Amino acid sequence: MEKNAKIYVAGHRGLVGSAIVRALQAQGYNNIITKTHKELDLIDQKAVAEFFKTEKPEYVFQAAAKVGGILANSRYKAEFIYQNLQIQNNIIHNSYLNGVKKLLFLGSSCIYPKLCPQPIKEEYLLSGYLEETNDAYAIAKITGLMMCRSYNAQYGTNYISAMPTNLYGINDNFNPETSHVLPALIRKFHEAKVSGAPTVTVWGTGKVLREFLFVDDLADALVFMMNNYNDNIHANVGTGEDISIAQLADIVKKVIGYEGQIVYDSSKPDGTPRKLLDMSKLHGMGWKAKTSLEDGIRKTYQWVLDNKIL
Ligand code: GFB
Repeated sequence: MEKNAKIYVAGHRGLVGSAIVRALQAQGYNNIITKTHKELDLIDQKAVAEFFKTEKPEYVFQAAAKVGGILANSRYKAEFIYQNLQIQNNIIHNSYLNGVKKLLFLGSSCIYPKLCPQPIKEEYLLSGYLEETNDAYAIAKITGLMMCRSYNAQYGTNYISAMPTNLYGINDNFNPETSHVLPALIRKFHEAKVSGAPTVTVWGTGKVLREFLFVDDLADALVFMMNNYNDNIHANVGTGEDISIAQLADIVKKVIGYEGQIVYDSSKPDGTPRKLLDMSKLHGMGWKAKTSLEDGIRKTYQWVLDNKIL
């Protein structure tokens, strides 16, 4: 991408989109287009068609999506599948109609089978059943990456896909019902510290394993991929290391400085037992995540305090 290339970042107010904009600006890209939800409803086929016709972006980062944690994914399956399919269909197809040079589609590590061999290689896609708590979302994301591959095959486009592991960082969703585990724990430990509550409740058994990537590291990978990655097959983006939810709770507790007890609520779902990504592909190209989990949590918590998010 040339520094003055016209780049559209869809979903620029979200966790991922806002990090992409920060990374692009830091690297001197000076022609970034963004639209708020109010200005452009990405579910509206006509409005998206009009936007692409008028703006003619050269590069597209498709970071707009309906996302949420384990409970939101299992409660609102219809919204997750409908909204994600609509948004990605509109963006991918209109990118094709308007000659976008390169598009980067964002998926998620939940596209892989529930009981996948670990670490998960890109080629394990569609080799087994999906995890039930997020199958609707996963099917939408699998459809998106297949659309990219199909357009490349039939129309000769250059649409690439990145599959990030569990993300966290600045501009995350801290709503206790709909968030992912990391922002939820930041909120729970912070509120318990402030109120002097004797215990904090963590959902599930605490035994399942997850890999966490700081969103600014993801954004760095995505700009790297836009400039260097041209494979038809998607690429995993993670750290290559995972920890249990119980270990994560201990780190968040330490960073926040909470001194009470942790209790586990096993009536809440655990989700998939493990989803550690195999990072051979991007590591082999020279890209690696830089931020340690503890540093990333510290940075996120500092941002929460500075911006009075909680
Ligand atoms: O982050 P999370 O919601 O999503 O939950 P998934 C990860 C693990 O943390 C689960 C536990 O075992 C949860 O039970 N957990 C403990 C909590 N306490 C909490 C809490 O207070 N809130 C939440 N949310 N979890 C999502 C998928 O799965 O991962 C999406 O549903 C997406 O599709 C995303 O792929 C990356 O890792 O289980």
